[in-house]
Amino acid sequence: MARISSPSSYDCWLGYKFIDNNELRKVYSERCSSMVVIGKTELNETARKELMHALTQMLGEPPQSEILVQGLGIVIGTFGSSKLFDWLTSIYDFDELGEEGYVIHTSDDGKIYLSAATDQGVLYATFHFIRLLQTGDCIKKLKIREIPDNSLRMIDHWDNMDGSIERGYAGNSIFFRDMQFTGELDRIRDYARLLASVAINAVAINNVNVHSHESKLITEQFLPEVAKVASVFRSYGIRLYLSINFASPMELGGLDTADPLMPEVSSWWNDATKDIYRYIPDFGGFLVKADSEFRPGPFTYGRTHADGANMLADALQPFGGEVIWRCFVYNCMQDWRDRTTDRARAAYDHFMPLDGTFRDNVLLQIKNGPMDFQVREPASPLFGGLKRTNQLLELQITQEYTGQQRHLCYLVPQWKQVLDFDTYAQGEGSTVSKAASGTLSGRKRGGLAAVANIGNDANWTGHVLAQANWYGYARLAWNSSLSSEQIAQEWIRMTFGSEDELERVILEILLSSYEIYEQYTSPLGVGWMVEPGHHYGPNIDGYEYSKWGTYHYADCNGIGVDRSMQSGTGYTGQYHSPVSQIFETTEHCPDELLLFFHHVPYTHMLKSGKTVIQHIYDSHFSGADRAANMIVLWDSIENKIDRDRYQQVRERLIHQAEHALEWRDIVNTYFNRKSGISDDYGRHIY
Ligand code: GCW
Repeated sequence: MARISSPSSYDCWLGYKFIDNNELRKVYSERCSSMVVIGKTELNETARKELMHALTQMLGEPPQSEILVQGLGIVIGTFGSSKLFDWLTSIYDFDELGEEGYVIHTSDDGKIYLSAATDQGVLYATFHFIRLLQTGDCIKKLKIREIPDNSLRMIDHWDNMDGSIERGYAGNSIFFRDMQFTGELDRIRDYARLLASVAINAVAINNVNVHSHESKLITEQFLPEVAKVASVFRSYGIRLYLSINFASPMELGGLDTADPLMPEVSSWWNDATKDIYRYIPDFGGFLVKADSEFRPGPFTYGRTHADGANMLADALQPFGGEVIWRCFVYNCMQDWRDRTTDRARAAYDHFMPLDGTFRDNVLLQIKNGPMDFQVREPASPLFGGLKRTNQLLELQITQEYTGQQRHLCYLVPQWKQVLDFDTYAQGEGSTVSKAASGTLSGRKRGGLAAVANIGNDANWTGHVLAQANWYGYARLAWNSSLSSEQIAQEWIRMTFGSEDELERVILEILLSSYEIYEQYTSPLGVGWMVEPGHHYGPNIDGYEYSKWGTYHYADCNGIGVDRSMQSGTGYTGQYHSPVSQIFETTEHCPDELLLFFHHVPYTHMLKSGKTVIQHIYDSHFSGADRAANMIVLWDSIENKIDRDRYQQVRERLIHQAEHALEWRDIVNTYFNRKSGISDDYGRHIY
C-alpha cells in the first residue's frame, strides 16, 4: 500500500476497531463464531475474505471457517446455491430483490443468513452486516431486506494520464502517473473495497476532458493496462468505464471525419469497441463530454447529440455496454453584453427536443443544477422534463466550488435537496430522485454519478472529514431516503467510534457545515463570485465580464439575474407548474434562490424579514463566526480522537476560519460600497 502515514485515515470507514464493550463482543463472538460461504465465485471469495478480516479485527480472533459451531454462525450465499436458504422464501419474495438486493436474517435458532439472488448482492449483504457490527447494532433478530433505489451508482474520475486530476484536491491520480498507469494495483484494490462496501457498481477512470494521450486508452497500447485495473474492480463487483474523445476516428483512426452518420465512422467505433471487449468482457461503456467547453462532438457535422450517442450505443449494444452522454452543453463563448442568452437554459434547450430519440442503452448524465455545481442552484428542469430517456443525476463530490477540501462542507444536505426536489412532472411527489432512478417513467436504467473527491493523498480526500461526502454520496445512491443525519451518524461511528460526545460534536460540525459555507460565500443562490480558473476564494466580479455566461449583474441599485418569463430570460418556464409559478415571482420564490431567479433592489424585503443587503451582512458575519466556532467544537473532543486525524482536521479548520474572514470582508465591503447602505448594527466593514 502506497504512502500511508496514518493507517486510520487511510482505512476510512473500514478501519475495524476491536470491540472493547465486553458484553457486546461476547454476543457478537458467539453469533459469529463461524461462517460458511456457499459457492465458489470471485465475489463470494471477496465476501469471505472481507468478513473474515472484519470479524478477526473486531472480535480479536478469526471465526471458524466452513463449519457451524454448535449450530451458530453466519451462512452466506445466493439462494439458488443451497437448500439451506430455501426456508427464507416463506419470508421474502426473492424475485423482488433483483440483481443487487439482499436479505440479512437471523433464524430462530440464532443463525445469521446473508443471501441474495446474485453474488453481487451477497457481497453487499456482507458489507452491510459488517457495518452493523461496527455501529454496535443488535444482531439477534435481524430481518433486513434491501433493494437499491438506483441501478447505476457510479463514480467519475477526472484523472489525466500525467497524474494530475482536474478539480482534484487530494493529491494525484491513483491510476496514472507520467503518461502511464501507476501499476499500483494494491492501492486500487483498497479503493475498490471502499467503493464496494458502499455498493458503488461503476467507475469511469479518466477525465471527461479526454486529451490526446488519454484518447488512446481504448487502443491496444493501453488496453492491457486498463484490463488489469478492470479486473481489480471486477473482484469487487464494479464495472469500469472510459471517457472517450468523440474525434477519435480522426485522431486515432486517421479518418477525415468523425461524423456519426458516416459508415466509416461507425465502423471504426464498432472495431474499437470489439477490441475493448476482447480485453474487458464486462466493460461498462463510454462516458462522453461532447460539444462542451471545446470538446469535439456531433455539432461539427450538423448532427444531433442523439446521432452521436446512438452511434456509440449501437457499437456497445451487442456486448451489453452503455453510453453515458453528458448534458453539460452550453455556449462558453458568450458575450457578457448579451443579456438574452442564459446559460441556465442551455441543457434543457439542447436535450428536451431529443427526448425519446436515444437508444435504450444511452443514459443522459445531467448535472444537479442548470449551471455548474454551485453552492446553491435549483434542480435542473431536465429532471421531470425528459420522459422517454434514461437519466443519470450527476453530483460533484470533489469540492470545486465548495471549499476544495480545505473548507469543510458536508454536501449530503445539498444532495438531499436535489433528490427531494419535486418536479411535479406527474403531479405531486414526482421527485428528482424518482426521475433519475427511472421509476417516474418506468425505465429500467438510471441512477446517480458523481465526480470523485479522492486522490493519492494518504487519507484519500485531503480533508479527513471530506471522506463523509464520499461515503454519503454512495449511501444516497443506494437509498435516497436516508437522512443527512443518519448517514453522518453511520459514518462517524464507523470512522471514529461510537462514543456519545464524540458523535454529538462531529455530527454538529458536519450538519452545520454546508449552511455555514453558504453563509460566508455568495448569497441567495446567485453563485460564482470566485477567482476565475481555479475557483478558490472570493472575487465578486471574477466572472462578471467573461465569456462563461455566469453573471450576477450587481450595480448600485440591486443584484441578481432575471430568469422569469415575464421580464427575464424565460428560464422559469422550463419547469412544470406549480414550480414555474413559484420561481416566477419574487413573492413566491424561496429566499435562498431569490438572486438566481430575480434581479432585485438591495432594499428588497426577504421572507425572513430582512432586506437583501442586511441578509448579506448578517449571513457573512454569522458564517465567519460559526466557521471559527468549528475549531472550538473540534477542540472539545481532542482527547477522543487519535492525534493524527485530530491535527489534520484542526489545521484545515484553522485555514477555513481565516479564509471565511476573507470571504466575509470582501463580500461585505463590495456590497457596502456598491449599495452605499450601511449595516444596521454598525459592524466593521472596510
Ligand atoms: O465545472 C466545470 C469544471 C471543469 C469540468 C467541467 C465539466 C471536467 O470547472 O473543470 O471539466 O465543469 O463538468 O465538464
